[in-house]
Amino acid sequence: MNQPAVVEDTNKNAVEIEVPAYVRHRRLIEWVQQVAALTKPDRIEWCDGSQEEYDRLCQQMVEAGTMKKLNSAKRPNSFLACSDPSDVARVEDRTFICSQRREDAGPTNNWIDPQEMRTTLDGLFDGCMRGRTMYVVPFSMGPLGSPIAHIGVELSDSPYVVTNMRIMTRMGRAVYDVLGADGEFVPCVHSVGAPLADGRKDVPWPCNDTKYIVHFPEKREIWSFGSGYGGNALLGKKCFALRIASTMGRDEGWLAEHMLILGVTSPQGRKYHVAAAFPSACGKTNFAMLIPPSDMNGWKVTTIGDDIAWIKPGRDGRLYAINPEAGYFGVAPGTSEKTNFNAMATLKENVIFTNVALTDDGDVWWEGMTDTPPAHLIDWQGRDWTPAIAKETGAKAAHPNARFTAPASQCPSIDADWENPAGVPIDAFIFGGRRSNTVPLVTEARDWKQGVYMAATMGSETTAAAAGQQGVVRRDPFAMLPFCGYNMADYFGHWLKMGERLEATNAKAPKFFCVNWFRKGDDGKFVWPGFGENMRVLNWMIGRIEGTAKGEEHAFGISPRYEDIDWGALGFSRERFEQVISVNDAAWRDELALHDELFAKLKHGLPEALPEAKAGMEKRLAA
Ligand code: TSX
Ligand code: MN
Repeated sequence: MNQPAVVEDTNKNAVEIEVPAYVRHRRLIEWVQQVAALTKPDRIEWCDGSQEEYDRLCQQMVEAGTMKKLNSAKRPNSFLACSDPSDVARVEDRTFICSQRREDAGPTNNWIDPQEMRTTLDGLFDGCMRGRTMYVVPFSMGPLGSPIAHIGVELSDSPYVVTNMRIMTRMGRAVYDVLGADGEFVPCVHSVGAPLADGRKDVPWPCNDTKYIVHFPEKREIWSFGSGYGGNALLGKKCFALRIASTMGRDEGWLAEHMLILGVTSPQGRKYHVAAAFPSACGKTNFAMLIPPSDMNGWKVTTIGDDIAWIKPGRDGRLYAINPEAGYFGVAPGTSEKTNFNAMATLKENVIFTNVALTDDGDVWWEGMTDTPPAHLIDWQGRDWTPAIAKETGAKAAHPNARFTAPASQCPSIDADWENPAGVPIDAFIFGGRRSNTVPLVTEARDWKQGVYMAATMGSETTAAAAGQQGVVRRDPFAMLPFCGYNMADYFGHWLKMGERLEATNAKAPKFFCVNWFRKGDDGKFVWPGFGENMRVLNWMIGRIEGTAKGEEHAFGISPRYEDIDWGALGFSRERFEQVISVNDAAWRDELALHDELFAKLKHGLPEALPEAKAGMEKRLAA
């Protein structure tokens, strides 16, 4: 620490900070000084990403009561953090896209004039880190130095954020080598918004009832205030890798998507890559880590990413994808050895759990982890929990949005190319939602435009976990509704343009498929077994890509007939298959009419190709 630098704070007092010699980026140093002058932390700590630093911060959080260390024999090097009950999820109504023009944020985002927002933020952040340490967290989204990767620096007063960022991103000193003296980075400022008055004791999970998650897309800047949880605070993830990056992608000709990436290798050894978008509560992480059923053990599924894909055209014109993240921040409840064996194996050690329950022997538990719950637990709010109490009060041991933060490298199905800086070539896009009727198990789009239509009109039925009514179809275009950093209508246009570019360069374009694992029978039960059996659907898709599998045309696209699927040992009857694949023309007429609501909302700038695609389907339905 040998580079003292001086800056004036808002009261014209000189503030001196020490900068490590390995940080040579003047603009970065000046920005750190300016934010320090505004937020007035007691200390600044430049994080190097080392194991020692991680261990020290965890130890410090254990002493502060933020975390508990789990039983080292059961869950080595792992911790449980429990948040304030008011700070348990992303806050979409407090998330803002502050573009110069309101139209650029579009009707699906909250917009506030950037000038006005700057004034608000200046007030909120003034002195907000008093009594705390401001951590400087350099990180790369994507493999260090990859041409698809981008760098960010998060300033945060939360050690919980630092330790999670170390798992979720490539964080630490090596980032400064890539950044050099004048490289580009996205500045991210985060505060829990809870300054400590002189000598006052801290609480285990500081936060503020006032929350702001703010993006300045033109300036590529992120400011987050008041929350320490997940996507509100780990700014590399939803804020940078989706909202800011989608804007960068629009300007620079690439895609930042809410997609998992997986590899599929056929028994003949041919490898394909698919990227898939699903709204929340559809089992994205489970699909990314799928294990083929035993009669298909010649097939191999490998995991490249479970949440976000950055996709850029390569030199050959094809689309190449990287996972910009280095870890999984997954929903714990519902995860078990039955639903996701690979995830459970990933969680064996080096994990930060948030808002799950603590067992009497110092391990973790959550609803759905085992068929029989333990006889006694400490729930996520620190209260005694027993199956009897749960039965009586309905109290959950783990919060429904409880999470694990785990290194991707620990996943048994991790793909050999998951850190390939060039990315992996994408052969197919998959879009899916939770629909109890109407939408078939799998449908191939006739072409890119029809595929964009499918993705744009994608909907999912609300589950009990989500607020509001149950079983109502919510449109979630490309699963990007909360994550698109600009006007959704322009985003559709950008996807169409990417398709035109592929066509112009004669590059092999990915196929588009729409899937639905969630059709229900008259008995109200799921008809399709899902999970590993979804491999049979992937098999058909690869047959379509190779040109060997047949299908049948209908109004919406092309779906397999019973004989087009390899049923192996499953024993799935024609009758049941009919229940998951059938296309009811009347139901589809109603469905298409519902799409008009979305198009009406997005009418400004909506590309003509979408109503055209719809007219084509209506014509086929009328025929
Ligand atoms: O993740 C899911 N997938 C994808 C897996 C690769 N889930 C869980 C969704 C909540 C996060 C599914 N749930 C899937 C699915 O394919 N399908 C279903 C519906 C379903 C649930 C249970 C059973 C069958 C289907 N069967 C039994 O419980 C025995
Ligand atoms: Mn997600």
